[in-house]
Amino acid sequence: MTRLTDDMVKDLPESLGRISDMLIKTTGMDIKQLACKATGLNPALIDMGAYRAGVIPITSGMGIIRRFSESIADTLIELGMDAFVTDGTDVTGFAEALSADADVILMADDIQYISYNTRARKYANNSFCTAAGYVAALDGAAGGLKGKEVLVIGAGRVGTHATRILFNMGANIKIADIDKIRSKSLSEKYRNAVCCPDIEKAISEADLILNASPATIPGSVIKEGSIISTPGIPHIFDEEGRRKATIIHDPLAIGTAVMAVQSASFSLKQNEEDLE
Ligand code: 2YJ
Repeated sequence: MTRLTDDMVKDLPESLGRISDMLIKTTGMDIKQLACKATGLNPALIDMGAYRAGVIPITSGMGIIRRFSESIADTLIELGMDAFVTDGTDVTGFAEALSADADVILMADDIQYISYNTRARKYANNSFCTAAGYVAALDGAAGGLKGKEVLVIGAGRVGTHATRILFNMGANIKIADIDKIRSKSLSEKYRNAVCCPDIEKAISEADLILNASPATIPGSVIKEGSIISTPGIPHIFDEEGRRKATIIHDPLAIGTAVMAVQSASFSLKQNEEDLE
C-alpha cells in the first residue's frame, strides 16, 4: 500500500479551502455534505460540533509524517468538530486523548488508518471511507451513477470497496489492474462487472473513472470530457490530462472527512437514547 510522504501533506492545512472549492465546483457538495452522502447520512441529523476528536501521532514503522496529524485535525475542525493533536505519541497519546474525553480518536500506522469511536467502541477505516468518499464525489460530479459505466482502476483494498459500493448503486462496472488475476477475480464477484485486460484502451473509452491505483495515467489516453475521481497516490496527471478531464483528488481530507462522519455516526443512536 502506498504511504503518504511529508511532501504530499505539507501544504494540506493551507489547501483545505482550495479542496473545498474544488469539491463544491465539481460535485456540488462541500466536504461535510460529501462525507454525509458517502455514509448515507442526512447532514441535518448530525451535529459535528458535539464531537471532540483526538488525533494521535504514531511513531511505529516508518514513523511520523510531518504535518499528517495536524492536517487531519484541520480537516476535522473544517467539519465543525472540536479537534486536537495529542502532545504524546502512541500509547501515551491514546491515554491523553481518553483523559481529554475524546469521542473519537484518529491514528495511522503504515498499514491502517482508523477513527475509533470511544462511546460506541466501533471504528471507521480509511480504505472503505476513501472508496465511499470518492464514489460519492464521482456520483455528484456525474449527476448519478445508476446505469452508467464506471471504470475502476486498481483492484486493491480501495478498488474492491469502491466496486462493491458502485455495484450497490447500480453502476455498470469495468475493472482494470496491472495484476490481471486480481482484476478478473474481482470482476467475477459482480454480475454487472467486466474485466478489462487492456488498461489503456479501457481508459481511452471511459467517461467515468474511479482510479484506486498508484499508476500514472498519461493525458494522451484520457478521453476528452471524462471525470476522474482519483484517491490513488502518488497523484500524477500531466497538463493534457488536466485539460481533458475533471479530476477530483486530495491526498487526505476526503477519506478523513468520511471516517470522521462515519465514526461520529456510530454514537447517534446512543445519543438519541441518552436524550430519552
Ligand atoms: O502518525 C503519523 O504521522 C504516521 N504514523 C502516519 C502514517 C500514515 N499511513 C499511511 O499513509 C499508510 N499508507 C496507511 C494509510 C491507510 C490507507 N488506507
